[in-house]
Amino acid sequence: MDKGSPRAIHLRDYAPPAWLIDTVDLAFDLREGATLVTSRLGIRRNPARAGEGPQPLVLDGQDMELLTVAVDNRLLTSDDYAQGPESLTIPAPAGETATVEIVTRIKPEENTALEGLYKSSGNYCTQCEAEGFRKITYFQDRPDVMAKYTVRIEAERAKYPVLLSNGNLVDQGESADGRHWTRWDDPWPKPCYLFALVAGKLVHIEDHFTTRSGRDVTLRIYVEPGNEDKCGHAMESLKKSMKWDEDAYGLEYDLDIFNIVAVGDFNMGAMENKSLNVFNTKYILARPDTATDMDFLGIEAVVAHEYFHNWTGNRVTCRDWFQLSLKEGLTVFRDQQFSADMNSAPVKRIQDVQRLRQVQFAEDAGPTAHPVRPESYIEINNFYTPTVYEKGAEVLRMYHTLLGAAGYRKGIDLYFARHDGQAVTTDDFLAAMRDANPDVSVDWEQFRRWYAQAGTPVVEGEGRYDADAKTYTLTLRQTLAPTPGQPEKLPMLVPVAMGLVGQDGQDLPLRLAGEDAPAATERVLLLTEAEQSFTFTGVASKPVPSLFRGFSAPVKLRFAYTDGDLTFLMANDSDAFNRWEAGQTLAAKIILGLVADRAAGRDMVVPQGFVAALGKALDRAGEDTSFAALALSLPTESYLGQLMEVIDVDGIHAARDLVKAAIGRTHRNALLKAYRDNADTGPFSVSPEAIGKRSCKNACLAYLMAAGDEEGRRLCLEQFRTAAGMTDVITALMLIADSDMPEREDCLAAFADKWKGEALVMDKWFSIQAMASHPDTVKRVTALLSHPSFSIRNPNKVYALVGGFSSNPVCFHAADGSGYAFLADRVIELNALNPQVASRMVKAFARWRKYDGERQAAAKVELERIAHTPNLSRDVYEIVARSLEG
Ligand code: B3K
Ligand code: ZN
Repeated sequence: MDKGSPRAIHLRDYAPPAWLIDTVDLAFDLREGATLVTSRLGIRRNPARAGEGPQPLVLDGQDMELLTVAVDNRLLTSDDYAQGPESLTIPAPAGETATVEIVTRIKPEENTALEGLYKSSGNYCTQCEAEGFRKITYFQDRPDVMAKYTVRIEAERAKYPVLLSNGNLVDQGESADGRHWTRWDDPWPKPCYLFALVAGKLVHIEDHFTTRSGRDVTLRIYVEPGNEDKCGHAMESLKKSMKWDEDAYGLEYDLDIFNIVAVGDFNMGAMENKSLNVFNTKYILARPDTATDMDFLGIEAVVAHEYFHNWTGNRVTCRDWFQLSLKEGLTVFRDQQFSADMNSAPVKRIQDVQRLRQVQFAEDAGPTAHPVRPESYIEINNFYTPTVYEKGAEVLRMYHTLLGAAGYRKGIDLYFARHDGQAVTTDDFLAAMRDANPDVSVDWEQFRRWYAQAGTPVVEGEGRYDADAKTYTLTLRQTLAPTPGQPEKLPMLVPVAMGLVGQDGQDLPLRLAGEDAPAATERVLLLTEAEQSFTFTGVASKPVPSLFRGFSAPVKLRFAYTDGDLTFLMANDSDAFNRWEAGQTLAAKIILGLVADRAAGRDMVVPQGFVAALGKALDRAGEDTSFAALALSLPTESYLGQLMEVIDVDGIHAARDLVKAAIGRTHRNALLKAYRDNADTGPFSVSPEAIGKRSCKNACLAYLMAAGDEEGRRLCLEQFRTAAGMTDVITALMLIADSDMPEREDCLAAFADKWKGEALVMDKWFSIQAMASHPDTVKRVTALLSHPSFSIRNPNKVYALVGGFSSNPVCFHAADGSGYAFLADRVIELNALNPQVASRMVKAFARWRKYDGERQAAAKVELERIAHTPNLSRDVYEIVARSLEG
């Protein structure tokens, strides 16, 4: 352990800080080899802890050299204070207020963890969330300490012409020896995790946005020289976000300047530092020839997400890190709403649910399952999870569903009216939602369980039609399996948005027994008991229920549908999400049936009825191409694995491939036609129509390739060689790399040769090879570690190659354990360099118990090897320990 023994922090131990810090005045003297940081803190006794007598000032700090400490201008000697490995304790100052000045020396050049102050491509930048500020200076590094900051940055002008921090630039000047400085003043109190500094040789593009009250905001995006031509989409996305937040939430920007800096070495996507967002280049840089449609959409979403944090996170922040979903769940929900408004809402919803199921459901079903508001952690960086983010966003969506758009907005308005400028909890948020909607009858204590109970509820059900009484009774049962630390669970409050589809395909009026209100055709039932029945009256003929429309709750539905019901819903449900869902449910049923046949030694025969039903989606491709592409796609191997008791890696792969090939063969002509019909998308655009055409065309190409169709192969090669946009080029290359075509190696080599100068494009090249289902993949991935474009120190490269490989369902889980050994070696290597990245990678082992005995044994050996690594970081330790326990 490099940070002392791993001690868990518990929510129940929360206590307000003994001292408040009102002002922070920082001076950075940036120099190669050693940077000096002078911090002057204006502190005040916390009235919330009056009556407890004089309390010492306990500051967090690590990985730095303490030079001097002074209190009220009196220099302390080292006997006056106590320095621990991760803390500095200064005896209680006598007065109610005091000034503390601390000078530390740090070495950003040696910081490979990319947390605190570090260098990326020769430029200085910071990442302070969650606890990086304590690597810059001693401080009460906790989000409920909010202060006003001024910052002076001094550095050599030639190397670091741009010197940025939060807030407004208030002064600048020249110093001796070719050095210069700037001074920044941020008028908004903020927690230290939102502090940022950037110094480097950067260029920028500039634009302006006028807020609805008339404030002119200067918008700048800073990048390394040569990348100016790839910032346009990010800038457009920023302006759209600013406008949308005014229109949808009434929230306006609150400073005259908004800066974004894109850096190549960044542990995650981006960071919402006040007025100085720092981004991973992946979420800023895009040109049609370098970025895919998914990249463009990702940029729009992440730029919006970080911008939206200005209110949900920065103006109102978290009291402690257990409340992380207060800002993250809410902000993800907001960025999902925004992207839905900017693009196709049903497509966006389907993509969000695909992601939720793929990663969050998996997390919730394994040893690292935790509630949206966790109770304890060893390393908080491990809790920036799909549960806190994506399931957290589903909780917000449920408020929206329960309260309606207007009630939800009333709740949000009350939340800001009450808490602007404060550090609060998810309970405070719930209280605002509840208090703003006194007429809504929801048991909010029960609703609170969504924050407290981990695991994905399973809702089972069946329907009974009584032809004589003309009633339809829907019975739903909910269960929630135990998760680590939570053996017993209570029923959840589950909003079930639903309709009943009549035999003519139309939604029927919904009137529950005993109601005389006018009947709607869609409503939200509240499932609050372990088992509940709902009887609808006046139902003329036997309906097919459409449940959880729009995926109204993050649950697993197990309803007694026949194949015929599902085919009917695929064709008739008025809810687009559920039309797609019916197809997925049917596909999963068919593929898992084939997996069972294979396991039992029976031949796998793809049912023609299913192939025909999918063909109908193809017939409708012209109507809504994006939706058609989603309707055509099969559930992923990893999602199918989640549906099995013991994951049959090879069986799933073989069955899914067989189904793909059958579809490709049966619908060859229709696929070729749809491919050609959608080939021309005109001048480049990322409009939903253009994206839809490309995704539909590429879905068709994938089926043709799966069938080994000669014409399909020819079109694929042609697309790879001649397409102008990256979406088409990379899809073709991926299909070729996954095939046994003789051109495979030449195509991969040609791509690398063309794009060797573009780091983000090379990431795609690495991940395509890592994800190919070829027997030689582990060998190839090992060789690629020595490729000149690869660096283990760059998170994007690691995520592409190592992360790509660990998401390769067949090769990572190879029965001989070679994939597991490869990953363990990388985790051990990364542990010493960058614990956050190492910990992200080691999570691929978490569900090892879901595989067969041979694979379990191989995975366990590797997990234990990692566990015995000397100097194991808290980050990796926590995940490995949970995985081995769970
Ligand atoms: N708030 C940051 C994430 C920080 C992660 C720290 N390990 C990005 C975001 O969610 O917007
Ligand atoms: Zn966020």
